[in-house]
Amino acid sequence: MSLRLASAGESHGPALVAIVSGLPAGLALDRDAIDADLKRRQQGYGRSPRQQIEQDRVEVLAGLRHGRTLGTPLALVVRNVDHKNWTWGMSPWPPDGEPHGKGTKPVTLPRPGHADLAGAQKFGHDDVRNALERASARHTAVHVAAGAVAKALLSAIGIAVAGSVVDEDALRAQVDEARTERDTVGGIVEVRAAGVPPGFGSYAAKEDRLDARLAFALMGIQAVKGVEIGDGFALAALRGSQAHDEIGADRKRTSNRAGGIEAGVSNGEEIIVRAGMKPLPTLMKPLASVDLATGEAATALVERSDVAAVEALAVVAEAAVAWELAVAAKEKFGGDALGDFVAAHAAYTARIQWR
Ligand code: EPS
Repeated sequence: MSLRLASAGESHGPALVAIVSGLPAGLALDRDAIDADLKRRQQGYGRSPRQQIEQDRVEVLAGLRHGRTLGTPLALVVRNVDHKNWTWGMSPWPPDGEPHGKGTKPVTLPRPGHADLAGAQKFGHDDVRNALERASARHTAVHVAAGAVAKALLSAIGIAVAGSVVDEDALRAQVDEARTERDTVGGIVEVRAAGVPPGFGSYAAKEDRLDARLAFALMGIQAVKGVEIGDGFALAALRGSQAHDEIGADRKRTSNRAGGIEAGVSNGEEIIVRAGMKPLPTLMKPLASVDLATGEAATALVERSDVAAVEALAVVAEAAVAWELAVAAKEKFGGDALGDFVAAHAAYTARIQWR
């Protein structure tokens, strides 16, 4: 069974949900560890007042008994506490009574850089809210919960994944400046995975390539506009003799410019990937737009916004990379029971004499 993830949930709807299937039975999950990742995602510098409303915590509705996976689909839920302010506006069913709270008036002023205009056009929505709710990065919360599960699986075979902001001090200074000017900023995050043996992914078909899969996983996160593996774009400026990582007699490398992946296959070095995030598109000093109700020129919707979510992206990207590596690990080692998965990893790493 391959590892699969499906998610659903709107930003101000009742909850975010994820179903993780294909996990081996017998994997111990730690609720505190999952909640700690949810908290890390909420904490970054420059987040909006929304983060004081939310207290993200995981609930498990299925697939777990006494803290261990059953080998059946695992159902994860993260509630939106803010939904209490949107019960009429975001009611899944036709709402009762007079409109009250938030989200009662249609949004008709699309924000450049958000899904608003294309989403309304594509799905035929009159109210842009019907597009922006799912496009919102809010639902990364439940992907972080799924990523924490993936990290638990990976740790059973000695793999650790960690995300961080590239140049955090500079980012914080930029956030302070942008906040004063009522603007937003983006930034770059890096994810490293240690302990990945050679042989995850494959060159056999392009959808099997581990670098392609990690790029997909990162590019699928809201606001990510660029991804690089290892030295990435900088490699394009080098000669071949400078760009590649020489192989020692012990089969290890003396450098890691490839970021742990060659030809779409992990090579046993640390996996290093980076993602570049654009500045958030909800602006207090809005850009030019159109009022979809009147067809007249207008300025975009102004709403509460984060100044930056780059530190959150580091956590979300860590979860996305962990998820993709867990899929690749499960593909390589199989196993309906955790012990089978671990034993297959041990037999393989013994065969290739890795570490
Ligand atoms: C988001 C807009 C903001 C962010 C939100 C993502 O939400 P709101 O419109 O409620 O102020 O805070 O992110 C989160 C709520 C979160 O938990 O990450 C957007 O439009 O993408």
